[in-house]
Amino acid sequence: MLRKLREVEKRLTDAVARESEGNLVASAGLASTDVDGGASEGMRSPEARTWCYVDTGPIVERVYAKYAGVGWIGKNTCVLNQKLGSWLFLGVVLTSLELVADLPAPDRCGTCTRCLDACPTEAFVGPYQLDANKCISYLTIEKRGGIPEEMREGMGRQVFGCDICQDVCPWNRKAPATQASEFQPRAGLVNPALEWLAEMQGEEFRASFRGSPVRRAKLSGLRRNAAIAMGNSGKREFIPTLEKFCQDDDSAIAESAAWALRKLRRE
Ligand code: B12
Ligand code: SF4
Ligand code: SF4
Repeated sequence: MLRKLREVEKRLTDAVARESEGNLVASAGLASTDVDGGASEGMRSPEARTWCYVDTGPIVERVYAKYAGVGWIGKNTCVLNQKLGSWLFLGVVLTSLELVADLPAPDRCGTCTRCLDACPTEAFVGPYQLDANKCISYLTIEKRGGIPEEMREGMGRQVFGCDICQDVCPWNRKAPATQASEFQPRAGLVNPALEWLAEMQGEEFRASFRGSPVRRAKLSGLRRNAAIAMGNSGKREFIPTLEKFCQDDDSAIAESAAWALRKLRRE
């Protein structure tokens, strides 16, 4: 079992190394818990077939987390734990073992609608229902090419992902923050200058975001997002930079810069 889990951990480490550092740490944590820590006697069974990962597999993790008793699915569609709030990674251990399920946690959203009201792109179709096409997280990280014009203003100055519907959640107010070094913000990457992001070229992008989930947005996506954020900043000092980007070889960047320029000139 131990050897098997080490093999699993090695495969998993290779796989998630391409993803984010945070997921990697969480995945490694899962694999080692299996081996050394909280695994029950049953989990140590020699016949057990086990596979673990974080955020890289094809099942909807929050559904299983709900039925495993980790927490409830909030109106913002994230899993919330009464003590930890929603600032957590969901990890998956798939196993051939028969396990006794915990009871699902009760829904503690009550009458609160803070997340629904705070979403700047109105991505919630209703409570517990998200239109991913409107979510800034999707637009800034996953969407390739141009971003639909009607979504751009709502993106504000977000250049990678969005946590607004979690920031406003009362269950996150007292949630403990991890001290693990792997999860601390990297120096120089907290509120980075928009010009720096927009001017960035291949080698600098790779060096600055080595092992970071930002790589998923790709250089083109990050520069496009920075151009849109400049347009939403209200800062006319970005006009010369945007004029230059209007000539960019990447049509999504050039078109986003032209949009941003029009917006700044109007304001
Ligand atoms: C695709 C995806 C996204 C998409 C869509 C998000 C969404 N809410 O669905 C986008 C890019 C928008 C996104 C954004 C974010 N994401 Co995301 N995302 C995922 C991912 C990879 C898959 C989720 C998915 O497939 N959704 C699409 C469909 C299937 O969802 P659905 O239609 O609502 O599904 C319902 C039904 O199909 C049915 N169902 C499906 N399967 C089953 C099975 C059974 C047995 C039953 C009964 C029902 C059932 O119930 C579902 C829930 O209602 C998961 C990881 C994973 N593999 O689960 C992370 C995950 C949900 N994301 C996560 C995070 C952190 C984020 C962001 C905060 C990132 C950021 N900072 O920008 C934002 C938050 C946005 C938000 N409010 O949800 C975390 C959430 C942690 C938590 N506490 O819940 C996850 C779990 C990753 C992880 N392992 O940590 N994400
Ligand atoms: S992550 Fe941002 S854009 Fe997406 S649903 Fe939450 S508040 Fe809206
Ligand atoms: S903000 Fe309110 S409604 Fe939204 S998930 Fe948190 S408790 Fe639930």
